[in-house]
Formats: sequence, structure tokens, C-alpha cells
Amino acid sequence: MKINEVETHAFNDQRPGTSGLRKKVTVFQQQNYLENFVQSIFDSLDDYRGKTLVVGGDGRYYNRHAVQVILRMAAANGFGRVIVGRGGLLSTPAVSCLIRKFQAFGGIVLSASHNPAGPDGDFGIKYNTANGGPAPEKITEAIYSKSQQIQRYLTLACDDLDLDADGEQQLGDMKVEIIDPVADYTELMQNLFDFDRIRALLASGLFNMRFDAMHAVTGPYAREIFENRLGAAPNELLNVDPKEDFGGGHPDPNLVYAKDLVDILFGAQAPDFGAASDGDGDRNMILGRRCFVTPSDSLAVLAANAHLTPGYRQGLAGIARSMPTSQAADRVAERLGIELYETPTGWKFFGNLLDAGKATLCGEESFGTGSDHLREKDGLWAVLFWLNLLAVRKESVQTMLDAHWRSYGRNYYSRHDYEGVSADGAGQLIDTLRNDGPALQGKRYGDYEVAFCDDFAYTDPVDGSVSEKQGIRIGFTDGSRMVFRLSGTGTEGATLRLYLERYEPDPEHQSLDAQDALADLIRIADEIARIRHHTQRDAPTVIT
Ligand code: VG1
Ligand code: CO
Repeated sequence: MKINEVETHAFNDQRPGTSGLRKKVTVFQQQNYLENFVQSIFDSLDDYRGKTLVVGGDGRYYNRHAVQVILRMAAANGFGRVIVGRGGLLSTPAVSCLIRKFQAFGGIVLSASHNPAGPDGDFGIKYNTANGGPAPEKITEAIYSKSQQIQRYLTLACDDLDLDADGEQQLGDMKVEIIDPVADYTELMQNLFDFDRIRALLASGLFNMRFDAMHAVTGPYAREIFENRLGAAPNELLNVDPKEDFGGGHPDPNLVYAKDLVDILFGAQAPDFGAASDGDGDRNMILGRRCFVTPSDSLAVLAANAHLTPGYRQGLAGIARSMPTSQAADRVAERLGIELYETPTGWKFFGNLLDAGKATLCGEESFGTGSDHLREKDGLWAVLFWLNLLAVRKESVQTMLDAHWRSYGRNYYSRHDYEGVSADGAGQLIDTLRNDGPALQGKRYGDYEVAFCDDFAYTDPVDGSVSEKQGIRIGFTDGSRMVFRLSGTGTEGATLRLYLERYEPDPEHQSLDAQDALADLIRIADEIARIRHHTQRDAPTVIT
């Protein structure tokens, strides 16, 4: 088959953000835009000739087209084999699982996670390395730099492949293997959790659950795992048919965008347990009856109880959390006598810690939890972990949470997002804090006194690489914190994120609403950073 060398010109906006390159579909539809980025990925890699690549995505609009483009380009560039999920579908954790299981050279994930999909929505592409994890900054910067110099890309002149029939096909000198997207991932989950016990819980008649796949990629995974393997009733699963536009929804599992599920769990005759996942299956939200578990608390509870599951019976090596994630897990690590690592936002920063065996569990406040079983965060894994704990402890979610807070204290926590604000205004807010912040030390605001203000910088303890400007932290003398940072995954204007945290050791005061408990800090944040002035908004768009 003939290899075509196609002349092209660089686009100046192909720098990957927190999690790959995310743009409007219309941007990706520009001639050569996708091809340029794929070629830049290949050009930044060494020694991949004849090796295996895993490719799949969350099924959103443009997913199928992108898979065909990548297959032709991978063949033209000399890969030996590509493993593709049937229909081009693979959840992000499943890509990680397959790269590791089949010792692939790397993988390409097609996803803009929870960002809305469809012709007017977003698309995204991300490269993962041989450990199964998102490429570290060194590689994403190399990809960007290649994208700035690109002059040609390689592709094969051939028709589209059939992506819907399992089995092997030949594309030039390369093999294409279409596989069941669910099987290998399901097997891994079965090795980590006590499926017999979870099945018994679901069959007991005393426990009802709802899982909401939000019309995104986890639908087929949920069917196989919850229905076929664990015996959940069909009505316990919601929105399990993946759609190219996610049913017009916004598959971000939080209190705002997963409102239908939240209403069920907070309504009359609420089930005992509720959970949802995002567009590409790496996020999770955990709910109990009339109860919401913040992702930060979830990480802490999983860590404190991990020994109750088969996969983590032997204990944890360490815990890692992103900097804005609450410090609830720190208290668990301290009691367990293990190390706690604080990393910048984005899963790519956990990779080295996991590879080096320094951390077993990782978490982010943004509904992401995972472990050393993979190198991505993993939504269904977190749901199964909770089910396993509930099956062992035979308590309600709320009872488990209350017991945790009584024992460790409660870290009241909330994130306020100002989405789609002016990039100039948001940039000014951060610049002003960066310059004037350090002078805040010692200043009093009501009961709070500023202990420090800095711009978070991280030195990777394994390879020594340094990442700067990762968010402005303001710490108070009582241990409360607020963090300001700009999102690296949005596609319109800027998104300002404000993270707030206050510690409450006294069980008598642990049942407040988080917004009430944090009201003073919310006011102080606006006073210090002049949020309303810089964003021209009176209130956040999303509160989680
Ligand atoms: C957000 C979250 C971050 C997460 C990232 C990718 O990034 O804050 O914690 O790792 O999304 O998640 P940002 O830069 O917008 O704050 V996903 O589920 O989109 O792959
Ligand atoms: Co995601």
C-alpha cells in the first residue's frame, strides 16, 4: 500500500493542557489539524517501529473519524500493531489497562472527558506512555514543539476499516486488532474486589443502587460488571447507551451536572447507594441515601478501609493527592504511618510515584480516584471499591462517613468554578495574587490570619523535574486553605477555580452544610482576590 507524504503547515495552538489537547470539534475539523497533532506525537517518540499502540475513545462525535485517521497514520509511520476497542470505544482506564496488559509502546485516547460533545461540542486527544499513564510534561512539551515545526505527515492511501467486527485485519504492514473493549478491564476489577460479596449484597433485597453512565462510555462496562457479573437489576443502571452527543448532556459526575441521579438519591424512597461516571469513565461521584461524599473524603475513606478489600489487603505504600484536594487523606496517611505526596493538578503527576512504588492510592478533588492497578484515574474502580466496603462493613454510606469524621475530624471542602470568564480578567486576578500575595502574611481577616501565600511549585521526587506556577495557595494559621488556579481543560475563555477548605475536629460541629461552614472563607476569598471585579460575575457557575 502506498505511503503518502502530505505537505502541511503548523497550527500555533497545539500545546496540550492538563489532560491532552482539547478544542472545539470545529477546530479539529480544520484541514490537517488532527493529522498534524498525531504526526507530532509520533515525531516526538523514539524506537516505536514494529511496536503496539492502543487506540480508543469515549465515543463522542468525531471519535470514529479520528480512529480511522490514526490507524492510517500509524501504519504509514511504521507501528507493527494497533489494538482498538470495538466501535472505536475504550474508556480512559481501559486504555491504560490494555497498554499495561499487552505491554504496548503507548496509546492514544480520544476524549474531552466530560466536556459536552456533538458537532458543536468539544473533542480531545491525549497520548499515554508504556506505563499506561498520561505522557509527562517532558513529552507533551516535545509534542508541542514538533507541532510548531511540522511540514509533512505520513498516511496510507486506503479505505476506512470496519471497526465493528472483532478480530484481526491487515493495514499495509501493520496489524489492526479489534477487541471487546470491556473484557480485559472487567477481569482486572475481578482481581481487585470481592465480587462474591458484592453480589450477595446486591441480591440481599436490603440494598438498592443506581449507577448513571450519563450516555457516555461507561455504559457497556457498567452492564457487563454490575448487571452480568454482579446481578444488579436493569433498572439500577441509568443512561447506559453511549451516544455521540452524550444525549445532549454534560457527563460530569457532580451535584450540578448529575442532577437527575442526585434527585433520586435525595428523594423519597431513595436507594442506598448512587454513583456516576464521566464521559471517558475516569471520574466518579459517590452518593449515599441523602448523602454526598466529596471526592476528597472518598479518597480518605478508601485509604482508611483499603485493607478490607482483596486487592489492597496487604496495605498501602503511600497516598498521593493533587494540591487543591483536601487534606483529609493526609490524616489517614499520618495514622497509617505512610507517606503523603502532594502533586500538581492532573493525573500525569502521579505516574512516577506509582511506578516507583511510592504511592498506592491517588486522588483529585475533581472526582478522580485511582490506584497502582493502572496509571489513570478510574471511575468504575472507585464505585466497586465503595461497594466492596459497604458489603464488608454492612453500614450505610452516611454511617461510614460520620464514623470517619469522628475518628479523623472533618475537612469541610468546596470548589467554586467561574466558567467561561474573560481570559484577561482571570489572568490579572492570578498575576495580582502572585505579585502581592506574599505580603499578605500575618494579615487578619475576622478570625483568620494568613500564615503564607505562595505559587505552588512541585519537584518530582523520582526524576527531579520541576513544575512551577501550579496554583496560588493561601494558608491560614488554623490550617484552613484557599487555592486559586486556572483550568487547563476548558475550550472557551478562561475558567477560574477557587478551592476552599476548613478543618473541624469537633464531632459536635461536623454536620454543617459545607457552604455554611465555609461562608467566612468564601467572603475572605473575594476580599483578597476581588473575584467579582476580575470575573465580572456575582456568583460561581458551578459549586461542588
Ligand atoms: C480538570 C481537573 C483535574 C483533572 C483534569 C482532567 O483539570 O481539575 O483535576 O485531572 O480536569 O480530568 P483543570 O485543569 O480543568 O482544572 V478528565 O476527567 O477531564 O480527564
Ligand atoms: Co474524564
